[in-house]
Amino acid sequence: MFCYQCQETAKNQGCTVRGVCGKTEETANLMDLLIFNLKGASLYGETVMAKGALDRSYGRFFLDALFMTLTNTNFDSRRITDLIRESLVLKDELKVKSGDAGRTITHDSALWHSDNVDEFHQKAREVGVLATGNEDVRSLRELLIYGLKGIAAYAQHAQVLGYEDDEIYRFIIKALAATTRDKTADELVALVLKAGDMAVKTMALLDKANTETYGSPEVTKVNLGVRGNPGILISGHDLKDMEELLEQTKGTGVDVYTHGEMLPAHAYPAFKKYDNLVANYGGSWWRQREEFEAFGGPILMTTNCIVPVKETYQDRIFTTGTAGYPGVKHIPDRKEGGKKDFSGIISLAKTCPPPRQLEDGEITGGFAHTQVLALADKVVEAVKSGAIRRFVVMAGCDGRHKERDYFTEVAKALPDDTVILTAGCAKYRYNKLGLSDIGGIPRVLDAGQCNDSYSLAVIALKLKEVFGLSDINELPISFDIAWYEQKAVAVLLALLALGVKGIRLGPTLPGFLSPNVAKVLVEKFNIKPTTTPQADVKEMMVGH
Ligand code: FSO
Ligand code: SF4
Repeated sequence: MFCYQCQETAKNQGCTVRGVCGKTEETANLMDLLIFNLKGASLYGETVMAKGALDRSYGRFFLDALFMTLTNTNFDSRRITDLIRESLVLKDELKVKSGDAGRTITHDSALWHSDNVDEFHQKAREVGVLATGNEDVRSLRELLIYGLKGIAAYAQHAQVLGYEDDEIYRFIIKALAATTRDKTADELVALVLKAGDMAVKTMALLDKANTETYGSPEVTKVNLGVRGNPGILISGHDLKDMEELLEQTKGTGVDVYTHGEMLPAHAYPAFKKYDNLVANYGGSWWRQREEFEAFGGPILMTTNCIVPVKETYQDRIFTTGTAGYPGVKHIPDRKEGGKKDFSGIISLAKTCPPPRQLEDGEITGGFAHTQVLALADKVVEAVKSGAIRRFVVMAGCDGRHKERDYFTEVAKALPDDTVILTAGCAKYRYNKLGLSDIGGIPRVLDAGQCNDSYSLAVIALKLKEVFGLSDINELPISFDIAWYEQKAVAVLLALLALGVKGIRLGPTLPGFLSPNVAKVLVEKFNIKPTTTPQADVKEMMVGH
């Protein structure tokens, strides 16, 4: 196996024996084969698109398949094998539609009727990341593919809520096809930047989907304690699952707690009406093994980040949607117009003790763009008066590594006249520090999930407009981004597409950037690695 798509990749070079995330060699290789088939299908897809419209069902398949290969989303070789089989069917359908039916069916298709994971694995060994020999071309191709994975995840969340955009599907197919061709480095860089534009579009679509469906997030105090009823813990990012779980648990005596990236759900008006939505339980994804054990009741993982499941809670954790783990019960997708059936989880919850309390108090969230813009006058006044000297965007992901204490230390070291804008699970590094407020404006403004990073761009663009600036980089805003997986890659590309320069990226620069590609990003966008909290705070405070 060879995988270097996330920040925790071994030695910042690549996982070659087993993923640091826990992904086995088999699953990693199968994912490579899936991506390989998607690329093959995209070549026919391009021809079909050139002739006219592409059925949206194909676009949806690309989203699901790419999403499932995202770090910490699906560890189940069986599920990936099913998708490979489906991708072969899709490839042949597109082949016929492209008018190329006369071509001989590729030997991959022998896998159509196979139920033997080993046969898939054998083929998978031949098609991985290292099949591209030139390290710069490989680096750019993979940067593009990881951006596409992030875009696919965001687009899939929007699609679940009934919001789709054919342009996104078309771009994914075109970009995947481009990774199979001999492109110059310049051509690939241009495509990577286009992926940034598409990431902005996709995040805007998801923002629209979320807010039109569940209302605009409102400033909300979220309880961190527990109460005495049995509970279900819901994690991941899928708000539709959240809605259906709340609806099905209503009046049953079972409480619902959010975990990790589901914390921002508390801020949506549509969920506030459920009095069994009780609290947020625990911290970010990588602490789940201890926290899920302590919770004592059933856990529902709706998307990433799931980590290798401990025996102590194996029989009470469930996956659904794109998430999967071998040996863990999976709740099937809703049928067209129907709902998922969470009755099994609810019955199990009733037999479990109430959750064990981990902490108490509360944290404040809900500072998505509408809420911050509602405070715009106050914010602008505070900037003009000098009460707010600087904003620091510290959005992104959290992770296991000790070096991520950097983000806690930066939050502590930033002067009292700075405001942190955040989204994503990176916030767990500092959202419980009790940082004060500036004239009623909290010093940590949490826009929501990593899926809500778009809010931070809207806020920045609004400030640029209010202050009459021609360049986003003239704003008193620094970007100190924590990355881990491929949604963060899409967010990074989105920021570059919006013209943001001088982004600090940590705790390491991506291992998949070859020295030459890293050099291009540094020269073009002044991207820099994080250094020490003290040095970086000092630099950021003088606008560097
Ligand atoms: Fe975190 Fe995981 Fe949301 Fe990521 S839960 S790390 S960017 O996969 O998804 O922020
Ligand atoms: Fe390694 Fe990350 Fe790939 Fe997992 S997702 S195998 S940790 S690079």
